[in-house]
Amino acid sequence: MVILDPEARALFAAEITDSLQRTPRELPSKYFYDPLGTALFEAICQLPWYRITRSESALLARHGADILSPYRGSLDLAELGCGGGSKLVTLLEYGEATVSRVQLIDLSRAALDMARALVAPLASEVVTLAGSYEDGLLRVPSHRDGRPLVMLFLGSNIGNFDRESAHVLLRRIRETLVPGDALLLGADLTKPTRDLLLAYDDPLQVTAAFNRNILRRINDELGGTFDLDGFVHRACWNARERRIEMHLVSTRRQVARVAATDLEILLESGESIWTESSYKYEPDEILAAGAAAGFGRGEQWIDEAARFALTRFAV
Ligand code: AVI
Repeated sequence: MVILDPEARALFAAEITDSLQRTPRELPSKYFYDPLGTALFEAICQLPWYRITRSESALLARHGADILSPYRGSLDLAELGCGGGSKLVTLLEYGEATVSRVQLIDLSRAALDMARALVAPLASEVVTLAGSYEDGLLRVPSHRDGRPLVMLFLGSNIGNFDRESAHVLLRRIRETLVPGDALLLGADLTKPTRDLLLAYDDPLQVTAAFNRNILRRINDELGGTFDLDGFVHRACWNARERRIEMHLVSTRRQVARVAATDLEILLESGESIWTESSYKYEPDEILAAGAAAGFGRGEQWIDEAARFALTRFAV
């Protein structure tokens, strides 16, 4: 169980209460990542059917030197949503660059501690910023000393934003950077529906556990009464929006309460709570999204087999 500070707990309670009362009902996917959710996500990354993490790490290892080649002297790196820091370490190991300061941004303090320990031997200085992407973007400029900065936004985290919100976030990243900097963006690409469904509804049911864990978290932290056996995991491909949607579908007519906000909801049999969207991109669309957000030229490294792209945007 995580002990959230009172402000974070109040926000968690307010956001889930608001989203559970929408039509259709929703839960924000950012709340998947308590310690158990983070461990389940790490297990997902090991699944043979979920290729994003392995594909991205392989691209970083194979092309790291190329990716950082414009930065001959020393540079700084910052990673939004660094998690345990393993991808950053791959880039540091293969990047053939002198990295001075690394700024690590993540909601989870446990993840930041892990990332700091991994990155510290490979950089002169490590700064950790615990908070949302927006908190991190506000604080990054005050930790700069005039060296070029490459900002990393990896793991297809961009895919968990709808296309309009992704545009707003890319713009915010662009506003934080200055000429001579760059953004390295990792984004998952469209691929056969069968492969997508296996990635988000795996035969070992790890993704199902990851999805249902959000209800367990609400029960433990906010006094929820969700019956975990009363919901099944469903992943579907929304071809029009080009996104995988994850849902928790109620298997019967049932009432759930959340004590923290005195919420009571009645779920019909078959009614779903939409918990996550993972938008998939075409390579050209990523280049266009960068240009629309005000970035300069984009260069791409693509794993055609796994259908995953790394794109470096110049500022
Ligand atoms: C973190 N994020 C990019 C993952 C994704 O692929 O959307 C989260 C995830 N959801 C289910 N499996 C993995």
